[in-house]
Order: sequence, then structure tokens, then C-alpha cells
Amino acid sequence: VRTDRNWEDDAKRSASPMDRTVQHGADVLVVDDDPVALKLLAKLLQDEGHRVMLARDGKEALAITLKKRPQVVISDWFMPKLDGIELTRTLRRTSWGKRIYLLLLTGNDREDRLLTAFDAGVDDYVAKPFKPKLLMARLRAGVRMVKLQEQVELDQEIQRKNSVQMTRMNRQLKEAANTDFLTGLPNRRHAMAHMDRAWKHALATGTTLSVLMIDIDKFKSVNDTYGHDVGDVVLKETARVIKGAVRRNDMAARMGGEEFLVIAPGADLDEARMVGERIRMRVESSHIKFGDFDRNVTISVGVATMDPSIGDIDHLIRLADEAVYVSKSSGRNQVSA
Ligand code: GH3
Ligand code: MG
Ligand code: MG
Ligand code: MG
Repeated sequence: VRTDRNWEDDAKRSASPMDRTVQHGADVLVVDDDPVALKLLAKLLQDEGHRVMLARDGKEALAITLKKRPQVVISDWFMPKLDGIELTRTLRRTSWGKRIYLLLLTGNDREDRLLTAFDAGVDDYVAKPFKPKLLMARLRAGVRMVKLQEQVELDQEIQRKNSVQMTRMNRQLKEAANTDFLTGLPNRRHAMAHMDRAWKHALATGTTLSVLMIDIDKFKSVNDTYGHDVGDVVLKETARVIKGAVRRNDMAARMGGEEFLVIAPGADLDEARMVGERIRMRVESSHIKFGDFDRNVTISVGVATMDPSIGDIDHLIRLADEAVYVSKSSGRNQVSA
């Protein structure tokens, strides 16, 4: 597609595409072995506002077309090396040449000759010696077609780019909506959607599923003593440690505040307890240093595992919450089920 800086401005200024086409001119290649004819045509075209390229035979015309990509070719029929018909046939086999508006000048308007020309792929012809006004009028009709086609392609290209951009934006929005801003972990919303899938999968396959609720101990005092910014750093660091301590198939999410949830598909109660114990130890042994804060934190963990007496996801999570409470009330920094 030819890119024209002024295209859009012109489009706004002019009332219709037809006006734009007429005002605008085109890139036109003229091919004729007669230098006098060539000169005359060049002058006519320039006066109409077209940008003109010249070639003296079909071979030269072919080379110029593939390099400079004119929108219109006006070609003589009889020329040395490659005549107008052969030029047309050759051009129509190239990708750019297929698009060109091809106008043939011919001294011979016998019907069978003209049919040959149209079969070869010309769009229109003008008899030689041509009448300048008629030639220019037919050229305008050709240029109009070319520009309408270009406008369609331009619109398609814009639409394609817009839809690519929309897809990218949708993906980014979805990801942002599923991610906790502070820690980068999946957020509650994402965790619950994941939980739903994991729950159904466990039911369908007859496998089990465990959840681990995690709550940082005495976190309020971190905020109160060191400030909210330090609290945030402790949250981020703890999130990182938790994520690093779970298995590949487990999901660690931030449920809000200083609470995290680990979803462990396939884990029975013993395995889930082990995962909880591993996370608890890793957090306890992670020394966090930021500003005045220079120590570890601990977590209380509650584990719950799917069984036939547990009716739904909320029930399972409630049991894990209650187990956290047990850990808290029996001294914190421990795992309960
Ligand atoms: P417990 O051991 O019983 O869990 O005590 P706790 O202090 O951790 O419990 P509590 O629920 O009273 O305190 C949680 C605190 O977490 C309160 C709130 O200010 C803080 N908090 C929640 N979200 C954020 C956050 O995004 N950033 C920071 N810095 N603090 C947060
Ligand atoms: Mg000739
Ligand atoms: Mg809490
Ligand atoms: Mg807490």
C-alpha cells in the first residue's frame, strides 16, 4: 500500500473519494518507443498533477515497475524487446503488477486484437493517435479505481492493527485483574477461579485436594513499629518465600491483608501438612532486612483436605481458616489441621 502523508488530510478536506482522486494525481509510468509520444504524454500527465515515470521499451518498463511501483501504467503496444501485450502478461504474474491499472495505447482496434489485449490483462485501451482529453478522462476513471482499492486496503490494515492492539490490551487487563499488585501473586479472584477448576477436577478424577491458609503472626505490630512501607516489604518478602516453598502444581495466592492461600491438588492431609511445615520453616528462617527491620517473621498455617463430608469450596476454606485459629491460639508459628 502506498503511504501518502497527506492522505488523511486530503480525505478530511474533500467531500468524496472521487474529489480526492481527481485532486490528488497518481504515480504513472508511461512506456513508448516513440520519444515524441513519450514527451507529449509526460507533459499531459504532469499538467493533470500526476507524477510521471518514463520507459522506452517493455523491458525497461518492467524493471521500473518492480522498483518504483507505479499505480498506473500507460503502455504502447508495439515496442522492441517486450511489446505491450507481453509486458502486460509478465506484470500480471507479479504481485505488484497484479494491482496496477493498465491502459494500452493501440493503433489497431480490430476486435480480435483488442480481445487478445484484454485476455492478457489490460484494464482499458485508447486508440492511437489518441485524443488528449479522452485519454485523460479514461485515466481518471482508472486512478479512481486504484485509489478506492487502496483506501479499502488502508482501512483493513487499520482494522487489523486495532484488533491486534485490542487483543494485547485484553490480555494485559485480564492479567492485571488476576494479580495482586503488591506481591505479584495471584489474587483472591484468581485463586477462587483456580480453586473452582481444581475442585471439579478432583471430583471428576476421584483424586483429592488440600488447601493451606496462611496468616502472618503479629503483623499489625510490624506496621505499628516500623511503618506501613516496611510492612509492605515484609509482605512481599514473605510472599516470595511462600511461592518458592510450594510445589510446581500448587498455587500460592494472596487472599488479602497478610493472608495467603495455597491450593494443593492431589495432596492428602499428610502431604498438605508437610507442605505447610516446609513453608512455615522457610518463612521462619528467612531473615528480612529493610531499614530498621532486621529479623524474621513467623506464620500460622491451617490445613484442610477434601472429603465426602465437605460439601463445597467455601466449606473447605472455612475449615482451613478454623485450623489457622487453632494454630494462633496454641502459640502461633505452627501448622494445624
Ligand atoms: P495475628 O498473629 O493474630 O494474625 O496478629 P496480626 O497482627 O497479624 O493480625 P491482624 O489481623 O490484627 O493484623 C493484620 C494487619 O495487617 C492489619 C493491617 O494493618 C495489616 N495489613 C493488611 N494489609 C496490608 C498491606 O497491604 N500492607 C501493610 N503494610 N499492612 C497490611
Ligand atoms: Mg510503438
Ligand atoms: Mg489476618
Ligand atoms: Mg496475622
